[in-house]
Amino acid sequence: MKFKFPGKLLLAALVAIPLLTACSLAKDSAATKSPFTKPTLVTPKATAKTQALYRNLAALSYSHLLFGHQNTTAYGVKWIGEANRSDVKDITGSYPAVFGWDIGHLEIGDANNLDGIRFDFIQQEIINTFNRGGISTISWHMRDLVTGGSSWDKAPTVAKLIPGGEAHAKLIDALDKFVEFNNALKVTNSDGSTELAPVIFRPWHEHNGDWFWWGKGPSNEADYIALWQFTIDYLRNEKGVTNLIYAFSPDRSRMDINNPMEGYMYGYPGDDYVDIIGLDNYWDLGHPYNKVSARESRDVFIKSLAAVSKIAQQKNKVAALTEGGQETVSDDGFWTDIILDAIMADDDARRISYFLVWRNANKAKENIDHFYAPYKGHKSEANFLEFYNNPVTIFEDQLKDIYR
Ligand code: BMA
Repeated sequence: MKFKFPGKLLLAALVAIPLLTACSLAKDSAATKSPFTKPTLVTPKATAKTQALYRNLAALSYSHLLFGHQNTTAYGVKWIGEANRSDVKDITGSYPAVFGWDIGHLEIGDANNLDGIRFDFIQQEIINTFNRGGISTISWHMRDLVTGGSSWDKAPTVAKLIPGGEAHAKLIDALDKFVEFNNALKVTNSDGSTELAPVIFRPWHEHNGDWFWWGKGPSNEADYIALWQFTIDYLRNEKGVTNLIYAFSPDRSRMDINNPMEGYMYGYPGDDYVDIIGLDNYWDLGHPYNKVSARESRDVFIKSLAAVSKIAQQKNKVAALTEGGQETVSDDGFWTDIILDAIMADDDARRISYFLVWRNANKAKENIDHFYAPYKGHKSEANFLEFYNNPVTIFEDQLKDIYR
């Protein structure tokens, strides 16, 4: 049997450091254990704080796992629109270390995103998060820029949007709207100067699946790569954007786990276009369509993390579980026995820097059981608290100097 993650007390005794110094321990151990030789961003002119965030994610990754949650302060399962509230914070007292937001519908000029969250709220939250020392990441469920359909449209639109395509101007227009959104993420330094808060930008996600118009099927691989490369070239070279860390995130369900390297590289735009080697994985965490046993899922989950981490190490980049979780968290012990267990079961898997779980849909508004973090009163509350208290995990209250 593989190494089983020890209980909180045993591990605390082994590590023998107070939680508050977790980050300095991480950096110390990273000095000897990290495979990274000063990982650098694909944006050479990235701001010092953006570079520091990336270096610190790399340094922390061996010894720690940062926890993230989508839309965490916008609403929870049983509340909506209450300032400074989060289902994660209700249980742990801390915000997650990573805040995820989605900017779908920015491209059509709406004031709200596709889930009804105001864009100016998201902007303010990114600024507030930075000011508290937390991290933000953005995904983009963009509507089909040609048909006007949703992200889940199946039209062959990518070919029309890339350079030379008849609707290329529409892509530029959408990216310009993003640049405008990004330019409002202004934070003020202690000397009064201003700069943009660093953000992990994760466009065109899960492209190896066939459910989005930029995915496999509606788009072909070459056009997808052209779409990705243009996006980064335009932002970085044409618009001079210097606060973004670019995350690439295929979906695990469409990767052959026995050949994960090859599966992962579908649509990979090249080492000069990607900072974070990400993975979206719901499949191995109890997805209802995945019929393999829990035991097999565990092994395959570890394998998927190790594979992504190995690719990242080969490329001297940071690995992350950019999206995932178990809808309604029905497994007792999900947080410690499945997530932490997998992270600590393998020397490569543990180099995953952060894990972001998806949103907690508000039950009254949406009338669905669609949540990935527990809420106060949920049956995995105690286990989540154990996860939070484990020295390996980092929530916002334990992040120190991530931008230095
Ligand atoms: C999906 C679901 C949708 C949502 C979208 C963007 O995975 O949660 O309900 O609209 O993400 O947040």
